[in-house]
Amino acid sequence: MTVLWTNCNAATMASGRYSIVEDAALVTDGKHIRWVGRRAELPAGEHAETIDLAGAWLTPGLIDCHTHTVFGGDRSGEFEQRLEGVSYADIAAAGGGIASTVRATRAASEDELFASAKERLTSLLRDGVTTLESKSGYGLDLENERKILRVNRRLEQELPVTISSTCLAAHALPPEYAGRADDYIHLVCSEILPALAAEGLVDAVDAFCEYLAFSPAQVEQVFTAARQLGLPVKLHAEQLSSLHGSSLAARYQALSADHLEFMTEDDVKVMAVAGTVAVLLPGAYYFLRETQLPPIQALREQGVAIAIASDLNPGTSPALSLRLMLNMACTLFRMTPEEALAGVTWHAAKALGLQASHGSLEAGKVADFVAWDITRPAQLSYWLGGELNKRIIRHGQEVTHA
Ligand code: DI6
Ligand code: FE
Repeated sequence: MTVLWTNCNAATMASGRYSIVEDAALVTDGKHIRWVGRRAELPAGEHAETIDLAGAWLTPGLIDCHTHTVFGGDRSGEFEQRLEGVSYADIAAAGGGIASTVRATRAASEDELFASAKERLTSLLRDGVTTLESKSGYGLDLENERKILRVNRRLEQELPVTISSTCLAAHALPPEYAGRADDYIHLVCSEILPALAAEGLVDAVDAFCEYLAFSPAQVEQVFTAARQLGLPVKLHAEQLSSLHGSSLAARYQALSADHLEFMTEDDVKVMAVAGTVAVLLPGAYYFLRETQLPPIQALREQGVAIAIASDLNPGTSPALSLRLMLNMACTLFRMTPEEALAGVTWHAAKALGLQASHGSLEAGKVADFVAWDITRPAQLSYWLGGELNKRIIRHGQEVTHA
């Protein structure tokens, strides 16, 4: 049962470039792309249905490769405190920050977490996202990390989205382990990760490598445990200071190292050799009013793949639009609109280990795409959020979001 989508232009994003096909057509076969190219070169054949896209621009469905979508509570009060001059680190030291979200997340039922995450996720999906990564990390014990990861699986079942579920149990020290970080890391490695992996709830393992979180030596233990379980790793690194977590991640063949404002040129080289994706999070940079820029030019020169993500989380990036992140990547990081779009398609797929099936419009990949009512692809980065007129197709089927 093939469907012909025609009268459109396509930024296929193959190889991480626009790779534009003007006057294009695309053939889907069930949930996959069977053919894409110039309409004039369409192979002869019958199709069950022909859909006229009225000159729209096709891109791959957007991929948000770094989110903390599932959490309880509200941190807008901390936002107000920060506006009065209190720092993120000070708030964390006083028991706020991640710890306050942990309290609220532990107190919430699975159904409550599902309901609030569904609402946030729906915002992202309405913006053209068809795949995303969602981390735990606000439970910080077996039962509550499990609760979050189960919500990830449920969200994927109930919404038209592919979700990569990441265990970030090593996000922060839970209060009951105050002063005993090594003991908590032991718990993560010997109990939490093995149990949740055995339950099939974990696609990848992440940690927060930072002076106010976990040391490189502790992260290394988490990575070793992940490796024993056959799970890929990724890392929050170099967000607030330089501990060379990005190099550590690369040495463990991490899918990605994320944030990276404080990474060094040497870290960039190590990541380039390993093929680890640099995930930049302009929403967190903006919201924390960070001034240290990630080393974009060095990443470019060394050929490191650069992905862009929302980092949707209650403390440092309450971002409900991935397209707004495209604009921020261009405005704040001086990326080009083409680089930014590649960062939420081709390179984001690689950051999730999904590059064989996602991230570009090419024959054989999943038929996840968006038909945008725009006249140039740069318009996707140009508008500051808002809802562009579009049709979203996932697994070959048009979806509508409530
Ligand atoms: N880095 C971040 O920006 C978020 N987590 C992390 O490791 C912050 C999470 C929060 O403040 O709740
Ligand atoms: Fe994050």
